Amino acid sequence: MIAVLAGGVGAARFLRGVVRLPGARDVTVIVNTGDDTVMHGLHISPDIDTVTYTLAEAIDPQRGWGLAEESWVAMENLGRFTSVRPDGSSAGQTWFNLGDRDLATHLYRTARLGEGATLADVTEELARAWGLPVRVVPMTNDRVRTMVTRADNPGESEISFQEYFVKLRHDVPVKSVRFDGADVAVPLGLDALESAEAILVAPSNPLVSIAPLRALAGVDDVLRRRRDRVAAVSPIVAGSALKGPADRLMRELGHDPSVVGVARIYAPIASTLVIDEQDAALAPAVEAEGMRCIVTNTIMSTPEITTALARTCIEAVS
Ligand code: FO1
Repeated sequence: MIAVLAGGVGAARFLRGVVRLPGARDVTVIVNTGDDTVMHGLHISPDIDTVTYTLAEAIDPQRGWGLAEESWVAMENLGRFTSVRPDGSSAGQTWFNLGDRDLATHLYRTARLGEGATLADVTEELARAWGLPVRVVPMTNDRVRTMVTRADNPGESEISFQEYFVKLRHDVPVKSVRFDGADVAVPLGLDALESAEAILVAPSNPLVSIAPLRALAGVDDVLRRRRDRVAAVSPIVAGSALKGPADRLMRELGHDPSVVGVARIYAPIASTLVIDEQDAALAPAVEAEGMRCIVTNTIMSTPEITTALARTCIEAVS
């Protein structure tokens, strides 16, 4: 069995390569839920949905989130109420875009949670409905929320991850990040981490996508113990994130925004770091951090490259 620690878009694309490998049908994906939010009373799990829609080949390929061939009639109609919304009300927000087709997922998830189902139950049901060939597991059934403190307005309280990422387009300086509730949340998927023949850390943001999983009790302990079986893919290529604010966040939070900075974050829990050919010159510096470094093409621009990347990761630690 292969276990994968996953965030959103980068992880979902990587997982496409993992599931295409012959013999890799037994895959457990443990997904970040720190990005989860409640909008219009609906429970949204963006990273779970991105992984699910991508593996179902239903994702919108341009955006990388939400469903393809989407329409936005509900959101457009919400706009009618903006002018009448009382001060202090959060009703009818339109900055977080929920497509008409996508809404069905959030309606179903919210109704099932309301009936007492766990997030793991609902995630499994959604994966089954989409015919996924993998087990998708939320990192916890408990409420954990990634909270961001801005560096530019210290007087104001912290904001949710989606306010930072979507509303502010991750275009504000960040002073700190914390994972509210992670200290008491019960992790899921520890059994998979204990027994997996290979544990892969997908090319996700190490500070806001993988860090919430690592913040849960016992996760880092298992990874440290099974370090020889853990391979991580750097989401940083030539000093930049392929998507999202990983490079900027690393700089702002005191890390070197390079594969060497990624190696420093993952060295305690992973024996191997897979980096892109563009960073080949930094391989000795990665190894100086105590990790085996594999240099390959990590830009997942074709199915063949993505599958080869997944194979390289698994072979490195199996
Ligand atoms: N990302 C955006 O940039 N803008 C959006 O309006 C947006 C809406 C959205 C709705 C449902 C969903 O599952 C994901 C959505 N995302 C949106 C993506 C998501 O917020 C981020 O990609 C992740 O949280 C970061 O991994």
